[in-house]
Amino acid sequence: MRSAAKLDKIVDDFRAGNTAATGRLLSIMENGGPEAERVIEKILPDIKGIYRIGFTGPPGAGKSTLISRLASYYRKQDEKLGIIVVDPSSPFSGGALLGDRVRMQNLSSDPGIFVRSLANRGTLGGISNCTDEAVDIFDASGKDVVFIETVGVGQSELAVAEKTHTVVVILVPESGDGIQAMKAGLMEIGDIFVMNKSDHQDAGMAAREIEASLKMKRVEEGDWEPRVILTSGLKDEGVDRLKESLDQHRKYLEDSGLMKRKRREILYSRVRSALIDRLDRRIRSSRRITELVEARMEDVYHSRISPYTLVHEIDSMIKIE
Ligand SMILES: Nc1nc2c(ncn2[C@@H]2O[C@H](COP(=O)(O)OP(=O)(O)OP(=O)(O)O)[C@@H](O)[C@H]2O)c(=O)[nH]1
Ligand SMILES: [Mg+2]
Repeated sequence: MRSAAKLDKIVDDFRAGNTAATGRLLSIMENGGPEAERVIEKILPDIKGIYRIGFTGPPGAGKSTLISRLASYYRKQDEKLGIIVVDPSSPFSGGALLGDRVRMQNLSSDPGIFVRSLANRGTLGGISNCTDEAVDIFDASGKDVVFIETVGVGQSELAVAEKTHTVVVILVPESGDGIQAMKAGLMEIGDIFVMNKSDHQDAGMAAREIEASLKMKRVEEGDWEPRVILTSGLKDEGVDRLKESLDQHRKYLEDSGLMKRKRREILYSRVRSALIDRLDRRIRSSRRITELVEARMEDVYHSRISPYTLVHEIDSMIKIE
């Protein structure tokens, strides 16, 4: 644990725009605990509610390549970017894989872009459990947009929709992705669908299939209509159209009041999960509860009371209401 003065110094450097300090604060967020909480308290006045875009889709669909391309379109309009890449962590090292960091290296010379990999530490949802905190750091550092690339693993990437304002689902023509996407529920969460690797044959056909399945969904008057865009991250084709659609979605969110509503929802779920974590820790560390459970286990064991009766007894001790 650092001294309070040391932590304050890092925050001051961060406020002065020092990128090394930004990196250190992101590491502090990754480690969590009281230091992370202290940092959030200190930067709170600078947190404005940054616009978040989630990118999800199967492994190898070209998410990182496309994001790197897209980043330059944001920079052309002088928008500053934070990029979070959630890497599946090794169960042995707990560290993030280096692949994405290497792939995005060409971005790191631009001070208007900050790329960070976060290990997902086995949490469900294809998203790291410190994503919100990392977003706060980018927000307070004056970035305009944050991209979040998730781990593409089956159902679990769906959680990205709960953490972002706009979801881009990236698919490729080669592997029956469309059908997989429908099965995994990706069709429900996407605001914009990208058929990437348009340099492959069948891309047009695959895009039309997705379009056809989107048409079957009912869209109310005035609601956003999800669309399909053909891109090649490799050849930088269609990326301009993706940027245009993203701008249109952002405007739609602002005009409809959804931008504010989503921010409220993101914060609400954050408060809830922090509260659940806190209660979980209190329950685990409570001697009274542990003693009571142990004292009553004999009764549970001999079916004199059910596990639920015991939980009711404990629940009444916790006295939240
Ligand atoms: N032909 C073709 N290949 C591409 C395109 N975009 C990316 N690739 C290649 O596809 C591979 C995967 O690209 P990434 O950008 O790492 O894909 P990803 O979805 O981020 O992968 P994970 O993060 O590992 O799930 C790389 O070998 C890329 O060079 C494209 O538009 N066309
Ligand atoms: Mg990637």
